Amino acid sequence: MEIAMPTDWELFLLPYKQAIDELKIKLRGMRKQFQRENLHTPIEFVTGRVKPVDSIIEKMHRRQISEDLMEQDLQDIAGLRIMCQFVEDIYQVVDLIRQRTDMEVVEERDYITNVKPSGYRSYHMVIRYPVQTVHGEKKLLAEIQIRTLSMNFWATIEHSLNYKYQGAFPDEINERLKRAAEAAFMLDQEMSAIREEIQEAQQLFSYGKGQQRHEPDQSLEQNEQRSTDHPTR
Ligand code: 0O2
Ligand code: 0O2
Repeated sequence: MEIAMPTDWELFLLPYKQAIDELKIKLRGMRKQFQRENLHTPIEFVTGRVKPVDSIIEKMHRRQISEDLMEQDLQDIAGLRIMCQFVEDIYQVVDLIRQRTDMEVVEERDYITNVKPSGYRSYHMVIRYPVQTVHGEKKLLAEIQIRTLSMNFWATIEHSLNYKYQGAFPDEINERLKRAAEAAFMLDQEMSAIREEIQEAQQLFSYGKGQQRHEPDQSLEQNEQRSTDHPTR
């Protein structure tokens, strides 16, 4: 089947870019609010991207998606990723997103309870999000992947190996990746078991810094600056 494509990709992807920019601000704003209220933040950092055109084209061909169904069937043209410290935080973020009135959740996929055969774990939410354009409102789909730092570590490594082997991993690598996924999840479980202890220490840590400077607001800003300095934030 010959699949027709948009003639001007930049124009077509503009609202998706706008959605990503807006959603990054909103989700990072949630993190800031928790920090300002001196509460444990379930959001460690947020990234986002518009799917590269060659990946869109590849997926449309692989899935035999025609142009008129692209916006409905390709749910990850706009993709956001929320990284959390603890598995429990993931479910708190899921609830926070469900409660929002500026986006509508249309689908949820829990790959933490239902681990993928590869060993992949994450919680996926597909949302419908309204973007204001000069031609009026456009509602588009975006995919939010919510995962722990440990799940993210595994997924990032596995994703890059996928590029090398095009998904056809040698048996030994396959086995090792599956074992690594279980080890990563065990790390999450161990951390969850001492979560309260860790959170107490983290609060003392940020309080201690505030004490040292005698200027709590300034230390908070410094913390926020530190978070934006991180290369993947
Ligand atoms: P690669 O190799 O393509 O993965 P800023 O808003 O300035 O702080 P910026 O530059 O917009 O930040 O980038 P941001 O928001 O930090 O995130 C971009 C990175 O997020 C990309 O990495 C993506 O890998 C990653 N990312 C975020 N969400 C998704 C998603 O849903 N799917 C996929 N595949 N990747 C996602 P790079 O740097 O482009 O590298
Ligand atoms: P990108 O931008 O390269 O990450 P499909 O894409 O058809 O396999 P579907 O039904 O569209 O799957 O959605 P699914 O499986 O819920 O989510 C797809 C996305 O989840 C992928 O995007 C990955 O980002 C991530 N993902 C799913 N399974 C794995 C896995 O085994 N390993 C890793 N590292 N990531 C996974 P894309 O399409 O690969 O795009």
